[in-house]
Amino acid sequence: MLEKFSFRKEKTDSKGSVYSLEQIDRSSVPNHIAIIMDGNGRWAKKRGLPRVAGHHEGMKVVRKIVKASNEVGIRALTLYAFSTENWKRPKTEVDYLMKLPEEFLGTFLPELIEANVQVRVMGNKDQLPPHTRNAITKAISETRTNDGLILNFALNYGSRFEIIEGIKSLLKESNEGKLNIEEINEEVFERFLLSAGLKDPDLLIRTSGEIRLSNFMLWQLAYSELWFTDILWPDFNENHFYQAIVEYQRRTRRFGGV
Ligand code: V07
Repeated sequence: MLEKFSFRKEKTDSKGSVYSLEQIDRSSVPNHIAIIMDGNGRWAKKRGLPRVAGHHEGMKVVRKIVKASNEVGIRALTLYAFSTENWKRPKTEVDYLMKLPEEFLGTFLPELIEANVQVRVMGNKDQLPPHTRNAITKAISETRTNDGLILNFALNYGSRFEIIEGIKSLLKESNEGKLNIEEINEEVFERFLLSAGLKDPDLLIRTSGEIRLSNFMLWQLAYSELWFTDILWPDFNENHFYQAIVEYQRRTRRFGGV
């Protein structure tokens, strides 16, 4: 009963375990977390709402998880906002989704700047409507010198496309005599990926019960811990996020290591 009056932000899972910020080992937080924010449409459907209502609710969760990342001391957070496959959705839904970066940044850019967050966008920007492109260009430029959390949105992103484009630019450099084939190794190739300059994610989170990668960061996730939950993205909160981190720390703990 006492719990009812507690102001500590915590959540109990089905086994009665409680996850909160205090449980995180500050000496081994993941450097980079990537998230597939799935289940927005399903969340809306369950409530008899249009799919776009789920997308809008999901946007509020992005803010929550950015704040939580800052509190934990995560260095980079990559969020899968729109895939190259998402263009196949009904035009009204695509049009709505393309307004979300502007709405998000219109509301939260000042607090991102205040929190020293650096905004990045990973994906093919050329295909985005000008209003979307302009909003993200402004946010990228206004946060360029921030050296806190890197908030990296995967927008119009597909991993196979990224790899093919990387190969094309690599071949171009090679044809121009700037790169010898013998020099090519993993470290060199990574410079041609859209995630260049970011360390590989230590942890991937996917919400909504799907247990697959769906063409997301296939190269970069080669050695990452993968954490899946049935929680739909609009229902996801700080405590679920802390749970994922605590479980990551359990998995990667080195007993008696040097
Ligand atoms: C989108 C909200 C989150 C759930 C997943 C689908 C809907 C934030 C952005 C965004 C993107 C770029 C940027 C700033 C914000 C966003 C889309 C969808 C397309 F620079 N949320 N969110 N973009 N959803």
